[in-house]
Amino acid sequence: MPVDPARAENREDDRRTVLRTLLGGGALAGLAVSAQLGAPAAARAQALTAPQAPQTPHAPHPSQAPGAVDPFAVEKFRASGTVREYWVQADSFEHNAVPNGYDGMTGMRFTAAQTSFWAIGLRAYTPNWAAPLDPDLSPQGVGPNTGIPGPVLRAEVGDTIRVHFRNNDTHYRWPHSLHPHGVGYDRDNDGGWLADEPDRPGTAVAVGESYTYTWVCRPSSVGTWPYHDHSVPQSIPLPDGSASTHPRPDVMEIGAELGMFGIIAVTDEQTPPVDREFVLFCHDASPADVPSLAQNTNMFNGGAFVDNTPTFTAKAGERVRWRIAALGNETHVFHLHGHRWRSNEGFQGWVDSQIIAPSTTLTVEYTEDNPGDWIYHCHVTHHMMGGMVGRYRVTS
Ligand SMILES: [Cu+2]
Repeated sequence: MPVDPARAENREDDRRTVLRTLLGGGALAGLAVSAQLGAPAAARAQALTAPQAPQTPHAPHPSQAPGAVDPFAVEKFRASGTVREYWVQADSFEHNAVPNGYDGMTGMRFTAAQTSFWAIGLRAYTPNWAAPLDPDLSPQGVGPNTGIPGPVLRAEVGDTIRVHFRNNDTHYRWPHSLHPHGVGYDRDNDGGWLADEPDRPGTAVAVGESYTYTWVCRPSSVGTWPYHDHSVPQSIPLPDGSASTHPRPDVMEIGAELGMFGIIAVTDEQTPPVDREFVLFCHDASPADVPSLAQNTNMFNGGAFVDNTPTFTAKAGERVRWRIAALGNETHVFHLHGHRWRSNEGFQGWVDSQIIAPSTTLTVEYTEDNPGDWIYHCHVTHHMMGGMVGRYRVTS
C-alpha cells in the first residue's frame, strides 16, 4: 500500500502533541488518579506520586486520557497567507576550518594546508541573487550568512517557505539540491536524488541553473530542523588526480559534508520569545572523502577549535535559545559548561549534556544566570580533539 506522506507526518505531529501534553506536568496523571480513587485518596496519591507523575502505572494509554489528542487524527495545513521567500545560492570557495592554526584546548598547531578544503556553502541573497544579505545574528535573523551554515530559514505555522535556489558551484561543477526536514512538501519539493529516477524535478540542479522549492509549515513543523544538499553522490579526486579505487568511490551527501546545510526554525504562538538565539551546526569531514584534510575534522559552523568555532555571547538575565543540528557520520554529545537546562526530549529532566545524531536537532532554552567565560563542546573525546570546542562568553 502506498504511504501517504501527509498522513505519516500527521502521526508524528500527534505523537509530539501527546508528549507535550504529558510533559505539561502532572495534570494528566492527576486526572487519571482522581477518576479511579475519588478526591481525598487522589489528593494523597498525587502528593505521594507527584515527582513521578508521568510514570503513574495505572494511567490510561495517552490516546484515551482526557484532553489527549488522537494519534490517528489527520492534521490540516491552514495557510496563514504569508509566504517567506528566500533567495539561496550554493557558492564554492576555499575554506580553512582552523584559520588561527591552533587547538587552544590541547595546544597542538596546524598548518593551513592541513585544515583547508574547497567548501560549498549556502548564502541568502536579495531577490534574483543580486547581492548577499548582510549578517543578522538577532533571534529573527538569517545568521552570519558566511555560507557554513546556510541561512536560517524562519517561518510561523501556517506560512509557506519558498526557496529560490541557484547552483553556483563553479569549483566542483556538481549538481546540487536542497532537501528539508520537518516541513510539508510533495515529491517535486523533496530534493532527494535517486539513481532510480534521476530526472525528478529539483533533485539535481545543474551548475548555473535554479529551482524553486515550496514547503509548508504545519503545526507539526514547530521546532528546529536541518535542510541540506541531497543530490547525486560524487567523489573528490585524490591529490595525484586519480580517482579512488574503492569499489564505491562516490559519497552520498558530499555537498552537505562540504558545507551545504542550514537550519529551519518554525515557531507558533506558544514559542517563547528570547533575547539571544544561537545557531550551531555539528558536522564532520574526513580525509577519506576530502583528501586535502590531514585528519578527521569535527566542526561547529565550519570551524574547528576555540576561536575558529563561533564565540557566542549573552548577558545575565537574558533568555537564551540554542538551535542545534547535526549531519555527517558521527553522533555527538552537546555539553555546555556552567549551565543546565530542561530536556524536552528523551530523558525528561535537567541535563547539561545531550545526545545529537545526524539529522536530529536540539532546542536548548534557559535564562542566563552564570557570568563567565565558558566552553561548549562535543563530549566524545575524539570529536573534541577533531575540533568540536567553542567559547561562550557571559557578561553580568
Ligand atoms: Cu561529537
